[in-house]
Amino acid sequence: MVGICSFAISSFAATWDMPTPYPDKTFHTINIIEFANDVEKATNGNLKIKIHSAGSLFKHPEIQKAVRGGQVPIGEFFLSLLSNENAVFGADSQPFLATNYQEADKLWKAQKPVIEKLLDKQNLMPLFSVPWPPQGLYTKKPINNVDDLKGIKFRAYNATLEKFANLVGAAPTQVEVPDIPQAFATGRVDAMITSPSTGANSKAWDFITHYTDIQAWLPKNIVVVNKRAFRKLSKADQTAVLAAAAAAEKRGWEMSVKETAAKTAILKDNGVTIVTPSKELMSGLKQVGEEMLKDWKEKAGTEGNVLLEAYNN
Ligand code: PCA
Repeated sequence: MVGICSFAISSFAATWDMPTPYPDKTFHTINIIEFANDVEKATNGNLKIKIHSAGSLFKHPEIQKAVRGGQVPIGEFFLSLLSNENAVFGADSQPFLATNYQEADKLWKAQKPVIEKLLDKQNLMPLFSVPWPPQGLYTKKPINNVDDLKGIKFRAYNATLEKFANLVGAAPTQVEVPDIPQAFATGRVDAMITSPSTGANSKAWDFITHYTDIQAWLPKNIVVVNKRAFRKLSKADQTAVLAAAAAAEKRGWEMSVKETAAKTAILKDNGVTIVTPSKELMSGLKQVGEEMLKDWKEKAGTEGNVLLEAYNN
C-alpha cells in the first residue's frame, strides 16, 4: 500500500530545479524565492521550485541554453546577455535610452512582444522580468569628464557595457557578480558600472571611493520556462504559475524602486562619496550613448524599429 501511495504522489507532484545567477541576498533572488513559495501554495504542493542561486547549478552564461535544452525547466538570467542572438534583447542596456522606472516600464512593454516571439522559437516562454536600479559609476577617484575614464581597468557584465567602456577609452573585462570583490582585490579591475544594489551587496567601499550617480540604464533579469515542461503541468497549475509570475513581476519592480534609495544610503553610510555627475561628464557619456544607439538600430533591423516606435509613442 505504501508503495502504491508514494507512486501516486510522485506521478502528480513535480520539483523544478531553477538555476539563477545572483547570490541569495540579491533582491531578485529574494523575489524568486517568494515566487517559488507562491507557486507551491497555489498548486497545493503539486509544483515545487528548488532554487540554485549564484550560478551554483549552471554558470550564468549557460542558464538560457540549459532551459532551452530542457536540462532544467526554468531559470533566470540577465536578459541582455542574449543580445548576441538578436540586438532587441539588449534594448534595456542601451546607455541613456531608458533611465528611470517610468521609461523602463515603457521600454519593457515595447520590448516584451518582440522578444516573446523570438523566445517562442527557442521553446521558451517568459514568465516575468524585473529591472535592476539605475546603473551608476564606481571609481577610485572623482570622475569629472569622459577623459578621466581613459585607461581604467573596467568590470563589464555584457557586450553592451564592454563596448561602452571601450568607447570611453577604458579597458573592460567580464566579471560575474559573485566574483566582483575578488576582481577588485587582485587588481583585475579598478572601476565598474552597476546598480547601488550590486555595489552595496559587493561591499564596494572596500575597493572604491566614489559613486557617481549617472543613472545610465535599467537592465533587466528575466525568468523563462521551457514550454514543454510548462505543458506537462495541469491546466490549473499552469494558471497558478502564470498568476504567481504576474505577482512576482509587480513585486519585483516595487522592490527595485525601494532598493535604489536604500542601497545608495548604505554606500554612503559606509563612507563612499556619492557624487552628482557634472554636466561635462553627462554630455560626454550621452554622446557615446547616441553613437551606440545608431549602431544598435542598424543591428536590430525591423524588429528594433518596431520596438523603438512602440517605445517612443
Ligand atoms: N547588477 C548586475 C547586473 C546589473 C546590476 O545592477 C551586475 O552587476 O552584473
